[in-house]
Amino acid sequence: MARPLRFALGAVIGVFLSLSAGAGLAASKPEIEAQFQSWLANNLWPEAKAKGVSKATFDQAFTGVTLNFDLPDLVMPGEKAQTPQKQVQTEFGSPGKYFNAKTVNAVTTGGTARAGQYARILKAVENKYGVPGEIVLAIWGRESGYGSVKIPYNAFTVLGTKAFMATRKDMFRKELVAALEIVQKGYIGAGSMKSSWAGALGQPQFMPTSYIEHAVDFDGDGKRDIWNSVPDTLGSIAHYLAQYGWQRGRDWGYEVNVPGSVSCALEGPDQGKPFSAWEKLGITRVNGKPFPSSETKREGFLLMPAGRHGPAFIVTRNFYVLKEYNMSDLYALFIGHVGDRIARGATGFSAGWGDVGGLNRSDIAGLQKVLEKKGYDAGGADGFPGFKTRRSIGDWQAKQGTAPTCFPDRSLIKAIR
Ligand SMILES: [Ca+2]
Repeated sequence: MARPLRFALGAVIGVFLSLSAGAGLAASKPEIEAQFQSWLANNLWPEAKAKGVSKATFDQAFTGVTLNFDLPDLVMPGEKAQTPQKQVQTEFGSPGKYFNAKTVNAVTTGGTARAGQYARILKAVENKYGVPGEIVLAIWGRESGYGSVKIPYNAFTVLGTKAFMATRKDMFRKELVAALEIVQKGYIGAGSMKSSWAGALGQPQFMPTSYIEHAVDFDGDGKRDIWNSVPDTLGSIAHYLAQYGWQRGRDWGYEVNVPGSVSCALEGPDQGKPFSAWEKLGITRVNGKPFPSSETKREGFLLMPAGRHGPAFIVTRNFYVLKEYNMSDLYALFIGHVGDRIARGATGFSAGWGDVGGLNRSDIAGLQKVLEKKGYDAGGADGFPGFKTRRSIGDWQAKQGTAPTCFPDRSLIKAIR
């Protein structure tokens, strides 16, 4: 993982419920609690102190904080971490489900209303950071329902619990120390620092290290308040994207028709071509318009999140900047697409999503292992069919003399073993 992930609240609640049950306890809870309090004082405090956190700040943050045994992905002291098996057994939904009408419409409608309400702030944000208002709105809506989703946890409870006893506890420890630094710098009071169950902060759902780097005080009151201030929330999201290289004046991408003569295996951020070269291959926009002339010589990238079973796109670098917010093609596409709907009243994709999916993540992880054994790059066996997996499937299919679909299905899993 290149950097801490932010988590869309709505999307993960089901995972939370399914994973939080059933871990047996080796030590009693009071014993573990006592170990935690001792760990805070003897293990965490020296590191925090070395980072410039005062005793007063440390005490303020942890007064009354106890472990939350209901959080997901915990590993009790003395117990072995469960293999990722449990996660892998969860179903990988079809890409089309990600774009269910209810979610798309909710974020679009909320964004359209706020585009008017916050027009002046959004204009100022775009002038400063170059990121269009509709993109900022779509992220805000996706992450926290425009601030309507409750973010109820004390960040120090969540991060403290996870840094003490969770899978990936080193990552959470870094985030916990960053959270202390946030309070130390006076950006927000310890008691006001609310997070999701995964430790993501405020309306943009920044992990603490991201907050330190990217959150801004856009309303000028001296606080970077991404919990309560709409201008700070909007400015911080745009600043985040700008710092990851959002290019002013460019769209994220365009839905296209890809003729059968062009392989879906040409997908990916490392196989860019000038837009003019894609046009020469016969790729056209679904709305019949030409690509903007400003893009002709610039690099575009083929994106086919469901392989041949769904819509296709030529995307710009800005698409990959959206992925810096959440490392998922579907997430980035959701943001770009909803942005188009908010700004231009765009309707659904021209091509439908095929009825693919319904496989378990363990099936896909197995397929990825087989591909890698055969010398293809599947991007690791994580159980998600990302672009490396998709195009390796396409290359393998072409080698068998079949038309590439670039997406896993049951018959493929049988055939490739
Ligand atoms: Ca502020």
